[in-house]
Amino acid sequence: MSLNRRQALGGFFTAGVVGWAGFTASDISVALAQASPPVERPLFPRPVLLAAGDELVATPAHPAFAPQAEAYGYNGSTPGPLIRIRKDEMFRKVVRNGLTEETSFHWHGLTVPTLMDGQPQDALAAGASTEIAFPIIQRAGLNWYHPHPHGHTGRQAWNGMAGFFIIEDDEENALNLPSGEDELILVLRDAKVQGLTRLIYELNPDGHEGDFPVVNGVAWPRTTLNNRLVRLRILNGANARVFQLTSKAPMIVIGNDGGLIDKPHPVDMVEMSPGERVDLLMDLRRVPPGARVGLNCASAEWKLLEINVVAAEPTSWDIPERLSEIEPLVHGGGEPERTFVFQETDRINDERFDMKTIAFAVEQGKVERWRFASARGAPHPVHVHGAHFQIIGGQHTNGNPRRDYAWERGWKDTVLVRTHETVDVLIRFDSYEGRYLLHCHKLEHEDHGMMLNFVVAKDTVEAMRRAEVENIYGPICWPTL
Ligand SMILES: [Cu+2]
Repeated sequence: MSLNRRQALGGFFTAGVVGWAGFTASDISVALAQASPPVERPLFPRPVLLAAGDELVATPAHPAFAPQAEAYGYNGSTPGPLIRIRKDEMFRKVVRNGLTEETSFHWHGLTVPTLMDGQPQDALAAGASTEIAFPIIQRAGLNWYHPHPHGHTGRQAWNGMAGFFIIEDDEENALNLPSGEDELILVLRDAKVQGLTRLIYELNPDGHEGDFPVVNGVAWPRTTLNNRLVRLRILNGANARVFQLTSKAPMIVIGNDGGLIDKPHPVDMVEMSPGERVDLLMDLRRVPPGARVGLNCASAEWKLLEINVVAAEPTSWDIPERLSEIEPLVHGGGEPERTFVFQETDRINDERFDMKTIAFAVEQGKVERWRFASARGAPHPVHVHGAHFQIIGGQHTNGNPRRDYAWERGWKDTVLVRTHETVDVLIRFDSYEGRYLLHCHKLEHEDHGMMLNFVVAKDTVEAMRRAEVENIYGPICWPTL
């Protein structure tokens, strides 16, 4: 069964609001899509929570910057509604594909069983639905959901499919980090349009980039913030663009993909590749009310977001000296167990993605040392499903050690591998046995085959034997599983 557009959107639009179920009516603005910002930027919308009883539905949607375009989203909005949940709770949600093509629901950054992971093998047909259920077994952090059907992820994401998935826990709550009006949750993208009627997605194996910035679905937005310490939780949801975030206001990194890092680190710039998240404090306490501060992208020379600073009652809250205790993974050293060379636009270690092939098996619970390297086509944002990793170093091809970046401390699920560098990580899969993915998160690289399957298992020899049998005969219900 497939839904037509009216059916798919039914029930998601509130009266009087055209096209923006996810945002409050007062925030609705349409920015004319253009390569330079409008004189008066449109207000920045804040995402709205997905109600506990509501399904999550992939639907058509209309971007604010091109309202006549037939694009995609969730529950009628792009980006989709925000999911918030606490550690140790069960996430249960009926997800439905209200599009006229196959899609999948991948929970990026979440450690979940294979069949809940939204992998290409488990895409949902048009009109189909399924129930997702998994326990939240990881610490607080900003994660997100997006499609992962093989060969079409880039186009679907470009069309607007992404949403936030926030986990909270007691450790983070105890810090009393800025919240409510002092907290922004941002997804950064870029876009390219033909007038107000069409998003332009060209098949570019090197990675598709747009010519103007989009924050939470709005081109060139502005927002208002108090002259306090504020928290900016940022996701790079672009297909291929690497953002270099700068601001005249002081920025302090407090977290990333896997939640809080050990202690705050002031930074002048944060480089974010597609899929990565960063948690920043921005210090607006000494910015005079009435002033405008930018969140900028240095490489694109864009002011991504204009922040109008207003006077507010000061608070006594200050930046904590310590944020979290990170358990360092320990490894015997020596050469890496596995080296992955990301080649050109479509291969890892000379292989293009094949859905049925399992490249290797990892022993559950064992710390492994992996090396990511580039052979042309970089930058490659390398993403692993099924576990988080810790970055322990790497090398520039000139022999120098890779730089230590403050925003890469703690736990990561995506890391930017630049031209001429290797990145070494320690990783331990201690949660689930099953099949997971390693891939480039430049979505056009991913779609063209820069991805592989591996399995996590207690018995890696047996797991590979089963994988070879399944490669020939298809999925088998093994008696011991
Ligand atoms: Cu790549």
